[in-house]
Amino acid sequence: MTLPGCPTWPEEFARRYREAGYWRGYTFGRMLRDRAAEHPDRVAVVDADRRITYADLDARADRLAAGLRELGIGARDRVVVQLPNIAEFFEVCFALFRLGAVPVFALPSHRLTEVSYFCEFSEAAAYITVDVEAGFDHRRLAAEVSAKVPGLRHVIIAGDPGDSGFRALSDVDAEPAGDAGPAPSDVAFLQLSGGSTGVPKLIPRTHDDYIYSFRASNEICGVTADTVYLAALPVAHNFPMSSPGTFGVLHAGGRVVLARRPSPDEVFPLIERERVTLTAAVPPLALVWLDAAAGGTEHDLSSLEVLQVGGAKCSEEVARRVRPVLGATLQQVFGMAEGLVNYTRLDDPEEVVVTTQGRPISPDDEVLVVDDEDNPVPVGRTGHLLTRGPYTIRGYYRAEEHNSRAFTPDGFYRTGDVVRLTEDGNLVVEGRAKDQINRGGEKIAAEEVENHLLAHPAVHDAAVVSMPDDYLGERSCAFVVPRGQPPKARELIRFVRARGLAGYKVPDRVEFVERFPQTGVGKISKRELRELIARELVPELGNK
Ligand code: OOB
Repeated sequence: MTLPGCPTWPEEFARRYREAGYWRGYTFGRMLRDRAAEHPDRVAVVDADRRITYADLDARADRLAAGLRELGIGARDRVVVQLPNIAEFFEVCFALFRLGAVPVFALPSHRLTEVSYFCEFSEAAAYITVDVEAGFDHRRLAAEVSAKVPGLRHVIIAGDPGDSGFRALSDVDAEPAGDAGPAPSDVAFLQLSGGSTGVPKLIPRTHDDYIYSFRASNEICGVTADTVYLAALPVAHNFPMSSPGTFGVLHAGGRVVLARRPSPDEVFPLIERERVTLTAAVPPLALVWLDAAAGGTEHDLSSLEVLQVGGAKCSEEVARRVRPVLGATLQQVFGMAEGLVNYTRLDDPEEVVVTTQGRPISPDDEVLVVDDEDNPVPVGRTGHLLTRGPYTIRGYYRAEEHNSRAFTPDGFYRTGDVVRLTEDGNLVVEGRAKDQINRGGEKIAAEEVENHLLAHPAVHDAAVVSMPDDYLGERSCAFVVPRGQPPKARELIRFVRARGLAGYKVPDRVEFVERFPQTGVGKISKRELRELIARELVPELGNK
């Protein structure tokens, strides 16, 4: 029995995807077991402190699963997992996968508002987090979360629980009992959506569909047991997790190297020491690496064969610098946690690699480019991207009403991306119709931030829009209609931050206006607000 509240594929599609050999009835638990049997002594995961072999990871996942079972955590129980790039992330994931418990992946930058929402909404049995990350004490956050969410039965800390009173992850340990484990068609975890609504949506991914997506990605990206993959982006994000990411590399029996911070002074020595062959970056990070490498580095980066760039549009200028500066092949990746992932292929001509965002993984990824009335537009014309396929969800977790808008009646996901198809079948991302800001790959749902601004007594109305930024691509600007005397921009920014929101969602800039420009039907014209900020305000300094 799968998790209630998770829409699934109609039987005729499920049958087709099985018959085509995409869904092979495999689970994460078996995947690790098989790799550990094939090459127990190969190193699976390297982090700052440890080198863990496949056999070690397999054994630890079993013992941790048994320890969690003793705490009363079992099949279909949701567990919010907020871990940085440390080896424990994989121990926890595989332990939960083996139990059939369902991780809900939070990012390390999430704070009280997001984490308590994930716990409450998913009715989580447990919250697993870290002691301290990037100078932030997650044990204090955990105390606030557990006070706010009475239903949360366990809080478990990777590292040192200090005097928090919470359990240490290392103490969760018991003799394995040989669990039956989940079915391949079961939901393996809930991934986070970038979102465009007031609260983030959760994305149910099954063992069958997710394993297919990274197994097929491995083929496209040339991943084998010899691959050494560096995870510099947060491991819980879909891109470094499955495109082909850490899970793809573990599926192939390769090695995953974890960088705790993505800066060149941490990443370059790791590339040299571990002979990293593949890594992934969002465009601003790729730019930082390129600048650092172009300025001359003492580190030998020659092992790097492929640099993947995705999560936000990579400018042609950045794309063209990858080979000359790093000596690596660029691969553009245009994907989404809901499913569909597009890659430029490693043997594509340079022009395709630098000017397009590639094409889908699967022959059964159905991609439609449509106008505002859902009618297909001719090849080469810009339109809305709709998609359906063997690893694209049919609906969000517990979101029936939203699902009726986010999916067409015949099951296509409305990506909210505005794209065009080239003659040779590649996609070019031209823009976005969804009400979201893509801040260097980090997605901000405008409505979510607007709701926080509206909670301030001096805010009458708020509209959050993107503003162009040379480095991040976009930053966020909050336009505010004040109620009476406008507060200081700084005071509003502090107010939003104090509500316990991830830092990247806090507006980069606040502008006060008397009223909002309106569209013909009386809605706020965000297009005009974006034009206003691009025209008049960007050259000035931000006020964050
Ligand atoms: C990845 O996943 P999400 O769920 O954080 O964000 C998805 C959205 C897309 O709908 C699109 O708006 C944007 O991020 N996006 C890109 C892009 N890659 C993602 N926009 C332009 N160019 C690109 N290359 O971001 C994600 C998931 C798996 C693999 C790669 C990225």
